[in-house]
Amino acid sequence: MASAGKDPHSNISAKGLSGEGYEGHYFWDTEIYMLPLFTLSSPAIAKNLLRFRYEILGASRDRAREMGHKIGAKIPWRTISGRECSGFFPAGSAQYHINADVAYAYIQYFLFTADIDMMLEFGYEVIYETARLWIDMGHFNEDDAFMINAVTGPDEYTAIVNNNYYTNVLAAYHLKWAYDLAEKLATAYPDKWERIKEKIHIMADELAIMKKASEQMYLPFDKALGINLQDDGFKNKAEWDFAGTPKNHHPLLLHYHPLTIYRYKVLKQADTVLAYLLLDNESDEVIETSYTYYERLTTHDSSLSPCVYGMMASRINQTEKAYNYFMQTIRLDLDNLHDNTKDGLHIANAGGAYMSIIYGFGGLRIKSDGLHLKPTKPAEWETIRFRLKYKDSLVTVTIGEQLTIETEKPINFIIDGSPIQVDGTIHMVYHGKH
Ligand code: IFM
Repeated sequence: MASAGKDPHSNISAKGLSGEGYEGHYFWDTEIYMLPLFTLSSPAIAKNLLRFRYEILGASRDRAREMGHKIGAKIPWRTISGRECSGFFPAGSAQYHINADVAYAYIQYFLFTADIDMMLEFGYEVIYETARLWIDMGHFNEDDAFMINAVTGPDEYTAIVNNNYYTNVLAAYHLKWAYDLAEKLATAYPDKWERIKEKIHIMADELAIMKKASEQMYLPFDKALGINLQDDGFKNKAEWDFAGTPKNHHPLLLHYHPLTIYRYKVLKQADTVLAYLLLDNESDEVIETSYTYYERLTTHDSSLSPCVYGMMASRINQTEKAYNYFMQTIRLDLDNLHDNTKDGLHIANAGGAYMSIIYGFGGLRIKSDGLHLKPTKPAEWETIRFRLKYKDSLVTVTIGEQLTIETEKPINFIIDGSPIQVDGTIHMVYHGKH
C-alpha cells in the first residue's frame, strides 16, 4: 500500500520503497502479484496502476519497432519511464508474456469492477496494441496451429524456447478478449468505438486473425506424461542433479553460467503451474499431474514462486502443503530466507501472501460468469475471514466450521463448482474443510 504509485506516472517497483534492489524498476510483478490486492480492495489505486501502462504505451510502441515488429506495442520487461531497462535479453526482453500479463490484469479488473469507462478511456487501446504483437511475432504452421517461437516464459532458468505453454495460453486468452471486447464495445458504445477504432486503426481482418489465432493456439501437451510441457524442447533436456547440488549453491544463477542452467530441466519459478492458477483452464487430472511433475524440478530461487505452488496446492486439495508454502511466503523477509532482504523487501511475494489467503485458501477465481470460490482451511486455523469490494459493493467471506457469505446486493457465485446467487447472508457446508 505504501509503495504503490498514486499518480499515473509511478507504479510499484520490485522492492517497493523499501530498498534499492532492481534499481526501482517495475516488472510484471505489479500486474500478476500485486494488483489483485488493489483490484479486490482499493479499485481506485488499481485503476491508477493500470493506467501507468497506458502512459508508457508510446514508448512500448517504439520498443516494438526497435525489436523489428511492424505493428503493436511491446511492454518493456523492466522500466521506470517506459524505456526497456533490461540488460540481459534472454531473461529480459524475451519475456514477451508481459504483454499478456498486463492484458490479464486489465481484464481481471474489468470483470471485478465492471468499470467499462476504464476500457473505453484507455484499457481497450492497451489490450489491442499489445495483442497485435502476437499476430506479428507468431505464425500458423503447416497444420494451421498458431505458434509463438523464441520467447522466455516466467521461468528464467529456461530461456529462448518455442511455444512456452504459459505464454501461448495467456496469449490465446489475451487475443480472445481483444476480439470479444471489440464486438461488445462496437455494439454497446458505437460512437466511442468509432473513435478508438480510428485512433489505433483497428481493421476487421486483423480482428478475424486474432480470433483464429486464439482458437488455434498451439499448447504443448505430452500424452505419455499427461502434462502440459513447459515448451517444445523441455522434455528433451538433461536432468539436473538436485541431490548433488550443495545447499550453498543456491540460487543457481549465482553459481552456474546461464547456459549451463538452460541445458537442464530445472525451474527457477512457477511457470506452467502459474498459468493454471490464472486461467483455471485444464482438467483436475492434468493440473495435478503437471503440478507433481514441475514441483520436483522447481528450485524456488525466485521469490515469486512459493506462493504460486502454495495456492495451487490448495487447488489440488493438498492443504497441509499449501500451509507450508504459505508459511515460507510470509516468513521470506522476516527471516531473510533469500539472504538479500538488505536490498529491499520482496513485494511480489508480499502480494502473493495476500493472494495465498484469497485465491489459495479461499479458492477465488474471477470469471465472466461470476465469482468462483472453492474454500479449503488449514487445520492450524479456526477461521479465515476476508472482504472484497465487488462491483462497488462489499462482500464478506468467512471460512470456518461453515462457509458464510454476506453481500449487500444479489451476486452470482460458483461455490465448489455449483452456481448460487447470494442476496444477504448464506451459510453452507464446503468440501475443503479440515
Ligand atoms: O520479475 C521478477 C522475475 O520473475 C524473477 N526475477 C526477479 C524479477 C523482479 O522481481
